[in-house]
Amino acid sequence: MSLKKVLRQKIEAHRPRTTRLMKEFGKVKIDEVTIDQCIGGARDIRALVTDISYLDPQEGIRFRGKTISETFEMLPKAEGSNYPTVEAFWFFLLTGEVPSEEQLEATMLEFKARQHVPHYVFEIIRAMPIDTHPMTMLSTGILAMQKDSVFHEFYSSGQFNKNTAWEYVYEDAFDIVARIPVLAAYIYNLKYRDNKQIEINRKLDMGANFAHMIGQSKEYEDVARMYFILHSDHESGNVSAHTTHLVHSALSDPYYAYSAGLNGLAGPLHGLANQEVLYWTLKFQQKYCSDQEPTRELLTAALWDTLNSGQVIPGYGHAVLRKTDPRYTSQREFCLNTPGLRDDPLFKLVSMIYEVAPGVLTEHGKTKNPWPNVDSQSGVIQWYYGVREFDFYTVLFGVGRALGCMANIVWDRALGYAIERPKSVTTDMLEKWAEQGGREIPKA
Ligand code: CMX
Repeated sequence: MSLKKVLRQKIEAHRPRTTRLMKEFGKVKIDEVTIDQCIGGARDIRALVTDISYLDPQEGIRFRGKTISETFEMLPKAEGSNYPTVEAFWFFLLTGEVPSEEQLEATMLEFKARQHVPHYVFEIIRAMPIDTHPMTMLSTGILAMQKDSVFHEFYSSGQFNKNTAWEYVYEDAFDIVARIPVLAAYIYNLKYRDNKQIEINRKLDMGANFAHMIGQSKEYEDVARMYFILHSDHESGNVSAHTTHLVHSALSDPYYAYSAGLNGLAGPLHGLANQEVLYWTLKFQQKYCSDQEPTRELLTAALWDTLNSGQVIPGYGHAVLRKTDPRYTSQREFCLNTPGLRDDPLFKLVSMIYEVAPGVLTEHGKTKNPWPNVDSQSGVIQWYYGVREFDFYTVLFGVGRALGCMANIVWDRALGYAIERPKSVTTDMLEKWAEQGGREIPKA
């Protein structure tokens, strides 16, 4: 059975659960909101639904109920590799099922059939100043393809139907995940390889083809697969996923939605942190390590300098996690298992930061989570394999994040989630409720 048919079955089986929850249990309370949550970025308020992934503060991410290692373990592997193909993971994210050999083959063929990026998109990107940030180019490239949206066409046709709307989102979503690595490779080659573009190799899976298109070695193929899968999804509340969901909730098509999601990912407190980590680490190396080995004392002093100048330590802390991010651990294991990489000076330095930074941040006393997140390890691997243009790292994040964001909005439409519109209040209101010890909630 094809991916779309499996998905249709899953959606039809799931819909009655959502309908029943709304009809029979719609007024059951699952949370309450305090003033600090209202002012402080809606932290921890349970107000979003997704079954694609769940983030436990202690354990970290589970994709469709599976930990990272379980996910890597159970999915079919790319030829000659210990890592699964991104295509198998896409099938799994959408349906919660491991694809059979036949289903995987069909999904891979579909990826290939959909990966063509129209030429006008490249022309638009080429017209931008060459020093434009690659995230701006990526977001623009996705937005430029909006004219191809079949969801938009369906909505405008006058035949719009809530029951089948997800099928059109699915078509756009699949096109976006198939096209985005090609777009990213184009941007990389344009900006950093004197526009030496490399043709798609149709024999390769998505990760391997990305490695090929940016002129990378065979060893990089697993880096690409691992990187895209690890960065795919982190439940719905993070800025990129939430923005994509929010914009799509207005029935803006997936191109509008994901271009917006990428703009959120480009923020230094979110996806841009991976480039910031490399920048911080290289600056440290340059300043302190030209004629000496890095030491814990030197690192401690540099971390305090950063904090005392009012900046955050990039790659540390998290809005939900309260332990080391398992995506960090997974990449660290990759480094430790890769001869050459495990002895790389930059990897050793990042490992030393891991030994020192949690203590410094704890002493600093502000962050609720002094442990590293995904971004503090990812740049080191890219750097080692020769992808040294670190302003490109968030683009790699964006290629992976497309998988999660697109799977989520397919399901948003399938389950008919409403346009998002939380209620705001004024500061006067908050002060009044603060004095009276809470808002009097009118009875329903
Ligand atoms: N360095 C210094 N201070 C930090 C910090 C860090 N790494 N992490 C949090 N803090 C500070 C916050 O700025 C905040 O200070 P104020 O009270 O002065 O505003 C305080 O600690 C409390 O913050 P928190 O509740 O622990 O964390 P938040 O949920 O507000 O923010 C995050 C989460 C990720 C934005 C924050 O930890 C941070 O800025 N980290 C560094 C940037 C980073 O690595 N971002 C990537 C996250 C993963 C991703 O999305 O890709």
